[in-house]
Amino acid sequence: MTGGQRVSSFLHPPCPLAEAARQGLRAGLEALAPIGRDPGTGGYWRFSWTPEDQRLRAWFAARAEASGMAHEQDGNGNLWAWWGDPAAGGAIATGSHLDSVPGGGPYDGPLGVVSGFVALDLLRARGVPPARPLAVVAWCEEEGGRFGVACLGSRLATGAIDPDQARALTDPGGLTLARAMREAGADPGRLGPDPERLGHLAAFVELHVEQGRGLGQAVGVGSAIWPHGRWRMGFQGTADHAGTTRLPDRHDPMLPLAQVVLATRSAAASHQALGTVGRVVVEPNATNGVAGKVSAWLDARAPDQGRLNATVEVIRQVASRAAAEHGVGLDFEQESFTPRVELDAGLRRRARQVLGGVPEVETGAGHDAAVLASALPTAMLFVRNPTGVSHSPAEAAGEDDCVAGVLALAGLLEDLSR
Ligand code: HGY
Ligand code: MN
Ligand code: MN
Repeated sequence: MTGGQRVSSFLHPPCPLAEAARQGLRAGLEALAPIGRDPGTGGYWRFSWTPEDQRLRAWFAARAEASGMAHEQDGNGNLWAWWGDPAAGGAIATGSHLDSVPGGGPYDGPLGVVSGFVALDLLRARGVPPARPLAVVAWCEEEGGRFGVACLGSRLATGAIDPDQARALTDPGGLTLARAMREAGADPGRLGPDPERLGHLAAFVELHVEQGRGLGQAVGVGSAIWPHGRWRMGFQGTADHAGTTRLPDRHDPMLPLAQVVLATRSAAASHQALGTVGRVVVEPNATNGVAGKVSAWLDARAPDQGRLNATVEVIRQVASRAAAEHGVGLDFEQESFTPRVELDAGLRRRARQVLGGVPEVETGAGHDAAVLASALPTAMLFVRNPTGVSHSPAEAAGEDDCVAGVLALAGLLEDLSR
């Protein structure tokens, strides 16, 4: 063992609990598999405060009860399952999210929640009651797939977004978050900072499927999360007849959009950043009509703030020039932003000691662990994704690697709960 290493017995193959881990993972992922799944594409459509979300919440409650854990839904819609009395403080929480992007994959989020429950079951099977309370958490609307703000539940809990602003967020159909919550039987008046629950926590550890191709072995430890944000670009032109409106007379918002999409790619490439326009709403979206309005969303990320700012600024300037060139109005508004987060150095060290020589992974993917880092020490474990593809039905994770992830999580939680 290298200096300071105390590799967990969970990591000493063959771990007698590995089969229990495998069965627990299978049971959890299979129970979730049909919820919100498009039978045609295999993609997942799981958005907060929808019927699919209600089924996910019901699964979480039943899963907690199956493990003899008390469970609750906080005012922000986040789900908590407790082993031990939270009021004792110093709790170690693990978990992730259950919602998906439109057409998402089966592991992004759920793997962390299922693995959290299974890891605690393994500790319980050891018969050693933890010296601290332990919790499994499912954060609400992590993807922002319905209301547009990523990590909404953890941002609300940490006070990173104003509750009134959140209540007014609308989904693509124009329904506000407040209305959607009420229709789902939740009280939007309870949205807001949750210092009491976060005050119970000493650390949060999130296990997540890798969303890239950087992990050369089953499990890795997160080191940092890139700064990233989302900007809404609104191009206001003039709807008109496709067959009678002369080209010089048009104010066509599709043209500045086209220029911005290409500029997004070139600006990102020249700043070693990532820029994506993956969502566009065209109004009125008629085949034989010049568009009236185009809304498009920019997702931009970079290893550091300077490169991110420079990338977005280039794109903003192109949008402004192109809109003016075509007599189109422009509004360019930041919808959410997360600064670069270095995950907790002490937790990373503990993870490396407990897990042995696992690689560290920096990621451009956003996670609740990054948002929560403003309130408490957080860590991430990543499980290899052989395809590297995510936010797609092609997202994958081998069962052996997922078992290794659960054993690693159990080992780390056991170490932290001492
Ligand atoms: O967008 C992200 O990086 C994350 O999946 N919410
Ligand atoms: Mn995701
Ligand atoms: Mn995720």
